[in-house]
Amino acid sequence: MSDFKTRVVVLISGGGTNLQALIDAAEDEALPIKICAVISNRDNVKGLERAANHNIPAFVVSHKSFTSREAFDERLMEIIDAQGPDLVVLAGFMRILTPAFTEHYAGRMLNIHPSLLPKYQGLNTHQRALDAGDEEHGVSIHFVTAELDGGPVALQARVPVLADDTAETLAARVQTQEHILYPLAVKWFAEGRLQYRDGACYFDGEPMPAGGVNYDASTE
Ligand code: NHR
Ligand code: GAR
Repeated sequence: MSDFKTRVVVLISGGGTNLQALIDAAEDEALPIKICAVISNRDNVKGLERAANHNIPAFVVSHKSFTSREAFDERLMEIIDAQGPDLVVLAGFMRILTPAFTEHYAGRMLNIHPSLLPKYQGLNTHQRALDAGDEEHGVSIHFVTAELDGGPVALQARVPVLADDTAETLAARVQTQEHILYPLAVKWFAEGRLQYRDGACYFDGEPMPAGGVNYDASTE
């Protein structure tokens, strides 16, 4: 392996457990990345503490201080681009991004979404899976495009829905998978194995199937 590390900026809005999974994997050197900065659109969230605990520069850009989504996104882009990142990672980031923003980072921005896309784009995915009586639910990692939760999917993991699940218990089961899946997806990107071209995902140079790789942690 070379010493070159993929430079990553992580965008958060809250607890930052996915951020923590990436920090831990990077510190283990399982992941050849440098997390250059963390940006949150909310002040006083746990994810900012996690960054501080690991000496990662952290920025708060409150969407409430801007009169338009465009102006908010422009400020985000300034801070991100000052880091010279190779990859932008949305990890529980809760603001819809403008097409100018998604275009600027096309092919180098990932999101983790708590559903088996294309099911349940948008919010409240766990409750929606319960309300629909689904027997399985899960998580998807996709490249971010202008279409909300509509970019090509690189990886998915499935979990069962149990009879006595609440949105909280189901979310916790999904999150366990998230913390395995996101470091893996970022590793593949950092190694150049996962790529985005012309609106599709490629793995080792081959187009990926729709839905991406179906990752089954239980077979490890
Ligand atoms: N932006 C674009 N253009 N495309 C995507 O795929 C995006 C994106 C921004 C965020 C994450 C996404 C998710 O995984 C994401 C993907 C926020 C909302 C939302 O409705 C929806 C989806 C996602 C994130 N946000 C409200 C808004 O008005 C605010 C909600 C709140 O603050 O709680 O921006 O689910
Ligand atoms: C994660 O479960 C992620 O899938 C979800 O929010 C949680 C963030 O947790 N993302 C979205 O709902 C995006 N709209 P974390 O802050 O502890 O990583």
